[in-house]
Amino acid sequence: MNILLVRVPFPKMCLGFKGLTELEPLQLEYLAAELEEYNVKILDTWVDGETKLLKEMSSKKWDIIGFNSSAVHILQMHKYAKYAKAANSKVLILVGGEQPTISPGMYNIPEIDIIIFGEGVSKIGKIVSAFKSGSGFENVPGIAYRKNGTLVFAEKDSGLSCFNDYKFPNRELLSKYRNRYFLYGARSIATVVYSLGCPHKCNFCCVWRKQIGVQTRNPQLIIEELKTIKEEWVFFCDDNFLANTNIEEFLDLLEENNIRKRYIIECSAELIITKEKLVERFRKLGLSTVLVGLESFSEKDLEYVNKAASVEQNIQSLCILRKYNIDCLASVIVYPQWTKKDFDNLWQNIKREKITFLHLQCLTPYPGTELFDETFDQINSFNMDIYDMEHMVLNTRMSLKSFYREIAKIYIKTYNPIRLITLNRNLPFPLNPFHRSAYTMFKFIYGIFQAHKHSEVKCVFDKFKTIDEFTLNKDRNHEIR
Ligand code: B12
Ligand code: SF4
Repeated sequence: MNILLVRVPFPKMCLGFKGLTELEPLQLEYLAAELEEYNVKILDTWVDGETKLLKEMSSKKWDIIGFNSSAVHILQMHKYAKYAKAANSKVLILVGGEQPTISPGMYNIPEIDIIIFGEGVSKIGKIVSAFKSGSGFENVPGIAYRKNGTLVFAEKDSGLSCFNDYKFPNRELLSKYRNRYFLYGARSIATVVYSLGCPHKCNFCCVWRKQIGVQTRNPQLIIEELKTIKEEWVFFCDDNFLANTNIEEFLDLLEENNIRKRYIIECSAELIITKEKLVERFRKLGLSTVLVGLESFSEKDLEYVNKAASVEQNIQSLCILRKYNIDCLASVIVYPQWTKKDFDNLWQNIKREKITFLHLQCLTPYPGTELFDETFDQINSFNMDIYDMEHMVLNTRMSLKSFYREIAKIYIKTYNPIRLITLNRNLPFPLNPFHRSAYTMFKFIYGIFQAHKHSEVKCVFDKFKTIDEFTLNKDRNHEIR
C-alpha cells in the first residue's frame, strides 16, 4: 500500500499565520507512525509547495491520499480531491482534522471517500486494512464513508485520544525539513502534545465540541519524547497547557533528567494566576513564552464569547508573566459590533499593560461551533478561504474598510520600534531583524489594509441555507454538487 499524507496549502487570500509560523505537521507524523508497515510519505505543502503536490497526485502511485484540514483549507481540499480522483479514480481519499469533525457536511463531495471524526491514530490502521482487504468500512467506528455514492455514518467512537498508547510521531519522514520550521523568530523548533482539550467553553471554539474533557499524557512519556528531539525550542501545542493535572510531576522529571530546552505554551489567563508557582518553576526550567487568549479588556465582550476569565484576571496574568520575565503573546479578539471608540480603548489597554507581542483575531463563527449557530444570519461570507481569523466574516457596525484600517493601525502602533525600544522589554519575535518574519509582518499588515476586497468572493457554500447542511446533524445525506 502506498499512502500519501498531505498538509493542504494556505489559500491565496488567507492572511493567517502564513509566513509567521510554520510548524511540523504533527498530526500527520502521528498517523505515519501508526502506518510503519506501509510505504508512507508526508507531503508538507507549506514547505514543498503546490506544484509538488500536483505532481505526486498525477503519478498514480498512491493507493490512499489523506488530507488534514482546518476551515481555511476546505475549498483547497475539494480542489485537490477532485484533481486526485481525476488522475486516478481508484485512489481512496481521506480527510481528518477538527473542521471535518464538527462540520462534515462541508466535505460531502463525491470525491471524498472517508471523513474521520476526532482522533485518527486508532482509526487509520483499521481504514487501511479494510481498504486492502476490500471488507468495507462499516466496522471502523468514528468515521463517515461513502457507500454507493452516499455518505454513511459508522457507529460513534468513544471520542477519547489514548495518547499514552500511541507511538511517538514519526519525525524521520520530514527530517530534511526540520530546520525549516519556526514560530515567529524561534527557529529550530519541534512540536509536542502533552494534553488535549480544555475545561472551558468559549462559544467561538471548536475544541470542546470535538474533544471530551482534558486528556493528559503520562509525563514520563513527554520526557522520553523530549529526549528524542534535537531542536532547542519546543512548542507544546496543547489547547490549554496549564489545564494539565500532572505538571508538577513533569517539572520534577524535567529537572531530574536535566533536559535543557526553551518552551512555548498556550494557556488561559485564570490558570496562570491559580498556578503561579508552577509558572515560576517552569520559567527556571526553560519556559520562554506563553500564548494567552485574553480575548478582550471589556467584561461585556468576554461575556459575549463565554470566556472563563475576567478582565481583572487577564490583567493579573499579564502582571505575573512580566514578574517572571516570560514573553507573552497576547491574543485579543476584535468584535463585529466594535466602533472606533472600542479600538481606542484597546490601544489604551495595550499601552497600559505594555503589550509588545500582539495578535488580533477577528471573531470568527467556524461552522459547527456555538457561535456559528448564534450568528448564522449575520454571516456575510461563507468563503472558507478567508476563515483565518484575520478576516471579519460577520456584519460589522463600522464599514469593513474602516474596521480593517483600525486593526492595521493597532498593529502599527504596537510594533512601532521606537515604542518597543522605549519600553525596554524583550523584543518580540516578529521584529527579530535576522528573521524573515520581520518582512512577513509588514506584508501581513499591508494585507489587512486590502482584506475588505476579499469578502465579496462567492463560494460553493453560499447555497447552504441551514446550519444542518454544514454540520449534517439531521440531513446526513446532503451532498454538495
Ligand atoms: C498547534 C496549533 C496550531 C499551530 C499549527 C500546528 C500544526 N502542526 O499544524 C499554529 C500555531 C501554526 C496554528 C495556526 C493556526 N491555527 Co491552530 N491550532 C493548533 C492547536 C492548538 C493544536 C493542533 C494540533 O497540532 N493538535 C495535535 C494533533 C496531534 O492533533 P489533531 O490536530 O487533533 O489531529 C488528530 C485528528 O484531528 C486526526 N487528523 C487530523 N488530520 C488528519 C488527517 C487524516 C488523513 C486522518 C486520517 C486523521 C487526521 O488525527 C490526528 C491524530 O489523532 C489547535 C487546537 C486543536 N485542539 O485542534 C488549533 C486550531 C486547529 N487552530 C486554529 C486556527 C484558527 C488556526 C489559524 C487559522 C489561526 C490564525 N489566525 O492564523 C492558523 C491556521 C494554520 C493552519 N493549520 O492552516 C483553530 C481551527 C479552527 C477551525 N475550525 O478551523 C483551532 C481548532 C484552535 C481553536 N481553538 O479554534 N495552529
Ligand atoms: S480557553 Fe481556549 S481552548 Fe479553552 S474553550 Fe476557550 S478558546 Fe477554546
